Amino acid sequence: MRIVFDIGGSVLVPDDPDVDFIGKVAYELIKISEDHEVAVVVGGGKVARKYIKAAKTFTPNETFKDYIGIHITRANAMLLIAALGEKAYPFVIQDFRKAWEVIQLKKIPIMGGTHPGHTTDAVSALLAEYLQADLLVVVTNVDGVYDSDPRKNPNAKKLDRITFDQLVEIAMQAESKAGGSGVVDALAAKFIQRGKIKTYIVGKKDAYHLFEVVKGRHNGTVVEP
Ligand code: U5P
Repeated sequence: MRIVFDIGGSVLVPDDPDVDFIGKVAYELIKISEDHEVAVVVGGGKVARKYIKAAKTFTPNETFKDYIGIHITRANAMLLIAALGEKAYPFVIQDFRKAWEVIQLKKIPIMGGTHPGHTTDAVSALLAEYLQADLLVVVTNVDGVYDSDPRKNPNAKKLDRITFDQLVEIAMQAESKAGGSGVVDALAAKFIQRGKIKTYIVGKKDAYHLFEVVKGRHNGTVVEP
């Protein structure tokens, strides 16, 4: 299979870099890459938000702040590259076609952000579409997709299986309420729907066992037709 991983910045770097987790993810990715083609997109998470908030003091320019966010995603990506050692291409990839080229070299391409105006969720969905990936695995800080925000509603139910259309619907609802319910952002959901990309949305606990996750053994949400 060809598999794209979307690893949230707050999962990799909650406050400080979670070096144990980064090491474990690298170990699992190397194991997976023995049987599959692998590409990874890393997010900026909480650290990016802190920088963007600080920059607000000086500029109202949203695009400028997105560029700051992109830099943070790339710093996080460099940490994963360091952990992957020889198996990773040593530069953060900025173009989907280059990611394809790196896969042909039997290395793992690691991307962060690309352009202002969206998040790394959207980047990973587009990368999966471009690479015609068999599977997109989204690792986020909620352990799947819920019918409402589990941080606010104790009765929120996790959904084991949803369709592409349901994902879009839930992502749009979550976005309009701000805060989210553990889903990818609405633009990414649209790309997943458009590309008909089979997607697993899993939490950090499952991400310690990515080798099992790609076999479908996880407690997250499966998104399929
Ligand atoms: N960002 C972009 N373009 C990208 C990826 C990220 O502008 O392709 C910026 C956004 O401001 C985003 C922030 O909120 O970096 C951190 O990325 P993420 O953790 O939200 O994916």
